[in-house]
Amino acid sequence: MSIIFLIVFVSCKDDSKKDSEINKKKNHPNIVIIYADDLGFGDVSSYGSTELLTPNIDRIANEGIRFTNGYATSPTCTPSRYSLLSGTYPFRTKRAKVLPGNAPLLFELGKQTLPSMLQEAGYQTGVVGKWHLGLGDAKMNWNKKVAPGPLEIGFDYAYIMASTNDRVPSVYVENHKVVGLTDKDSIYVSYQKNFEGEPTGRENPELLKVHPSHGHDMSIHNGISRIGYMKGGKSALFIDENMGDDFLKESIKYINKNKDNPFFLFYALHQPHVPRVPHPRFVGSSGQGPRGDVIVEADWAIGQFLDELDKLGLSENTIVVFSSDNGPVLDDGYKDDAVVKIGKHTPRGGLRGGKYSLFDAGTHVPFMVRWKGTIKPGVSDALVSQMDFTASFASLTGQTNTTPDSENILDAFLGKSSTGRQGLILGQNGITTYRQGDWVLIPPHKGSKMTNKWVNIETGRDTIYQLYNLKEDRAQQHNLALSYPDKLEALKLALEQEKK
Ligand code: NG6
Ligand code: CA
Repeated sequence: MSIIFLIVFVSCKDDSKKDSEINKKKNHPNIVIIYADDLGFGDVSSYGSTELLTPNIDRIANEGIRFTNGYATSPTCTPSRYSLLSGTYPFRTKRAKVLPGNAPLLFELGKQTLPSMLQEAGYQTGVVGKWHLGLGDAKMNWNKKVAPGPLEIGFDYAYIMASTNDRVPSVYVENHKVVGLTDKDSIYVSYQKNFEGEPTGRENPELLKVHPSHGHDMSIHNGISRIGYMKGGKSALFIDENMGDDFLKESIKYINKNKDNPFFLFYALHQPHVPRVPHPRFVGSSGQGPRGDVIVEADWAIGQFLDELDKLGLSENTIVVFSSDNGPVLDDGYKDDAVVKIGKHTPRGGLRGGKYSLFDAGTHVPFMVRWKGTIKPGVSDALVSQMDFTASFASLTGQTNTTPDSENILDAFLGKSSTGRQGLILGQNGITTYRQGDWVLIPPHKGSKMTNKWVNIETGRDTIYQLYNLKEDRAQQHNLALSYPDKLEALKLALEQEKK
């Protein structure tokens, strides 16, 4: 009798242990955010691109929810990344705009971030890829401890490009150290003046394999001149052609190492940001020159990454998000044939503007969330922002969101609700627009209506109020500010209230 009782007791205990394990997995799935750099709404075949195919990104869309109204918070990189990680609108932080490669860390230490919130929830947290959020302090010495950085804002592991691929220093940083740097060859960085005797793109074009169209004419490395000056550190300099493979390898290493814990990985691709330098095996793969080729390369890497999740048996226990930090641009500073080889491809996918623009294509980006076995595949029109990951994943993992602007729209992310945010401010310091429902308000902003002639994108700036209904007019051709005065006033008010 007592033996039977013992057997029943042990098996109940076992079941409840199993149940709690299952619950823990359900509430603590791994989370991976794959984040492209300058990829447009129309650059992905699941968003309608027919000239450029992205079968692996489409895998995420087809096996998850594809959002038709998904937004980065800003039409440039630093502010978008900042709000994704901090749950804070970029306009609240003066420095949240495109940063030079030697800028100090942008985040205020001690405040909750997406990775620190997940750390509290018991996750291992990692970032691999483009950073562009500043590192160290004003007196940073790249040859010593590189801090504060990702490890000080909630990441347990970091393997990052120090800034951008077009800004010096052209190195990776692993945790607190520049990768591959030796005592014998220190690295020096300046954004003021060149180091004596060092060649530049301006003075030595004969040394270049990729030529600048505008800017990008300072220090040369790997036959490409960049923004900013650097000297030394030869053993540490990255090779552009290998960057995609380098980040893929580190991401795969990271998920293998952490496969038994809940993990969070921010996998920040560098493609298709300039300089666009695909690995030789992708040269010519798109028929659209380097811009198309690096998108094909990025798509391939995403496929490899998804295959690895399958191989490790993690796909059903991992949320995979894919999005981009801002809209598309063709000539962003190098003569890489992006304009002449574009053919019929339309990176902005019928939206107006592009990178840098207040018009919709600046921030309206591909946005998809997959959780195999839990999310029912589909398409959602809910208004969703990358800034909302912190509050939403806090809700999923039983944490409290303390960031100022992130909203809990978990049900929209999981496809359980067709409602996301009510309103969303887009832009950065002093240059903001407001989306509410199908409407977009662009307040008057001083400045030119066009970017420079190379970039050649409408900035969206005007001296008058602009009001568009994106449902009726996704290309923003009809300014309704005069015909809908009540709507205009309502959005003006809502924008001011959201700013508080
Ligand atoms: C611009 C650069 C551009 C790109 C951008 C930031 C010039 C002429 N243009 O100033 O090439 O680096 O900054 O892009 O220097 S982002 O995607 O990182 O925001
Ligand atoms: Ca970008």
